[in-house]
Amino acid sequence: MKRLFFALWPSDETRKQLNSFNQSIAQNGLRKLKADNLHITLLFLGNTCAITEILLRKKADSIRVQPFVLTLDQLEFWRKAKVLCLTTAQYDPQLGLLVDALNQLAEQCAMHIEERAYKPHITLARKAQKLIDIKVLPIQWQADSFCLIESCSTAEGVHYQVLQSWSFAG
Ligand code: 2AM
Repeated sequence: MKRLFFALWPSDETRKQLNSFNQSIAQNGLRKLKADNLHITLLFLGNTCAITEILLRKKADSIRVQPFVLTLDQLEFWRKAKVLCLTTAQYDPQLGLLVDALNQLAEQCAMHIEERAYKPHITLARKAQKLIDIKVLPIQWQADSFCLIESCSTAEGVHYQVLQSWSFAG
């Protein structure tokens, strides 16, 4: 079994911008994500067997959406999860189409998926206590592909491994 999820994976430049913003925030006890782990989850799949993974990958080949830009311009504190995340006020309909297509694909593979309303976000830090009052300079994320990611637990903590990437250009 692999612990899998579909995600948008940032370019090196976008990752640098996200990390530099993340390093500018401070709060007691905050556990910031490593720069290499920053991403936007599209669909969390959880424990997945090898056969289902092959099926998911094959079906993902037929997803067609146009490239889009995400403007990350809000810092939010999610009280229940105790996380600080970067979010966006509005997002391109292409992102909604992509998430819908991935949900359908998981359904076709008989996977049980949590039915939470989708809200694109980048978790920046865990163990947060409150919102930080800081001006957010919008970060533009050019999305040209989506990825299947494996969440790997290591002695140094969680590490996200890109297993496959699908370009929107087809
Ligand atoms: P997040 O996107 O809010 O940070 C890998 O665990 C990724 O999948 C993380 O980005 C995580 O949360 C997201 N995720 C969504 N639902 C999850 C769940 N039920 N369990 C674990 N991670 C989940």
